[in-house]
Amino acid sequence: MKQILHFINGEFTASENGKTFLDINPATGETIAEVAEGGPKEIDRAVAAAKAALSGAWGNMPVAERMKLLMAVADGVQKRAEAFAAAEVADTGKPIGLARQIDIPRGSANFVQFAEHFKYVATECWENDQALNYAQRRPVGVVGVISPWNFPLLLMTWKVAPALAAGNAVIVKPSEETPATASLLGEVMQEVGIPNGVYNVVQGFGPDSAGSALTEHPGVNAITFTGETTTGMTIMRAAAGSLKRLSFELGGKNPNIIFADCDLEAALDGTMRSSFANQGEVCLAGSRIYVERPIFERFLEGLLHRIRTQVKIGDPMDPQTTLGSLISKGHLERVESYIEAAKQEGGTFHCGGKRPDNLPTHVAKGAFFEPTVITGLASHAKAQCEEIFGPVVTMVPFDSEEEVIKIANDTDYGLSATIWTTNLNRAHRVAGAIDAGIVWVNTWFLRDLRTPFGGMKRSGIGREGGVYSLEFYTELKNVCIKL
Ligand code: NAD
Ligand code: 6OD
Repeated sequence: MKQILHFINGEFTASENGKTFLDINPATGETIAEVAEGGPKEIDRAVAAAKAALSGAWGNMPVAERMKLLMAVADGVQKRAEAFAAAEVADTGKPIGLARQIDIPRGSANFVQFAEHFKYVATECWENDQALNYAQRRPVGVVGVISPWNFPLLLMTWKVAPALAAGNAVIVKPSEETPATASLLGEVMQEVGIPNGVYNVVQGFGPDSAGSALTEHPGVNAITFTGETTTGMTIMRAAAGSLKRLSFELGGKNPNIIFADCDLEAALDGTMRSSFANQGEVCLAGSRIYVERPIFERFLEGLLHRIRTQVKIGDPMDPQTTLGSLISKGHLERVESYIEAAKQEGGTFHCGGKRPDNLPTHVAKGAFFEPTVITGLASHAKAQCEEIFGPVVTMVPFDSEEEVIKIANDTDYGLSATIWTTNLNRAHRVAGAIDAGIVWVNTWFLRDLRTPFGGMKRSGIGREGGVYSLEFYTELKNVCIKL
């Protein structure tokens, strides 16, 4: 059987105690590989390797050379794009078309973006009658990157690329559901000549495994975490013991607000994406849809028509497939528990609400779920206010701008929001009033990697992207010279 090992100090290696777990393809149920499960011993080795790299080849490397290597990593990912895409599809069950268009190109682009951006970065200087003060930027040191399973390479490199561009060394703990592409990236790092110990991967689970060992290790200076809000709370407690710098990108239950004056076709197309892309397993999914009452019925009909005619559920490796498998049987059951709750709480189902029954034989036992639209839920209903992380959206009518701002903000989350309107003044007003780290107007998931990205309330702590990543991945030091 294929083995997925840790990548520590430039070498692929098993766990000292020989512990492993299985990597399962959620669409077919087949075992993809046996994966090494790391713990405190492997994290110890990775921390030692990272520290050696920082005081050796990597720490002493001229900036231009460092950035050249990171551009080579970006190239290396592109050259192996098909292998990365296939590995991502096997681990996640997402459609191959999505992996080819989004996951892998963005995985490569993250390196280009941060290598280019940080290469020429300047620092500030303050001069007065007595002294010249100037700031120096230095890497934070050893950065732990803990990533989720929904966009494994994209979200991991979104942290690894700026951390390395800023001169740090990293220890990645990928999700136990999706170990493959972090390991494949290790091969690219080897090929292009990234020094040993700069990029380390320790595979494993969260609690009592590689994840907790990483967050508790006193030699790790910072943790950048993407995942569930409750996991963030646990990590914060664990990291407090050694006072680590933290960046958290957490869950969302994002409002998608449709005004009657919108371009209806564009709003429907955008809503299809923000509801069902990646099976709805997107932290930025617009899963709470609010539609202004005069167009509520028309919008619902348009959405159902698109679901009937545009969604193709099936084999994730088929380029025609638009909706793949959920990440696991366990997650499928979690999504179904929200469906049961919505039924109990009086929701009306307009489509979906069940597993599909016409799948090709080889994926018939996969973790697939039909796109689902529910109306009639109260604001406190479970499916209306909790993150489902599946292809399930709720729709609620509204009568005024004031009302929709109030209900959109009536949540513990604050990650993103989407507004569809042709009224520019309204767009400004509503965008300003919504509590969210990013508000899209007449678009969704359009990203410029220089902009601040992160969540308000329980959706995160801190911002990454552009100079905000530079802030997180560097220490600022002031030098004061008496004149
Ligand atoms: P998760 O919190 O279950 O796991 C994320 C990672 O944390 C995994 O690698 C896991 O092994 C690790 N982990 C779990 N417990 C840990 C512990 N005690 N110590 C250290 N590490 C631990 O999240 P998930 O199910 O993989 O991902 C889905 C969630 O991620 C959703 O809530 C989604 O909204 C969120 N997410 C947020 C963003 C964002 O940008 N805000 C992006 C993607 C996903
Ligand atoms: O685009 C990004 O940088 C980003 N962090 C996306 C997050 C997607 C969540 O599922």
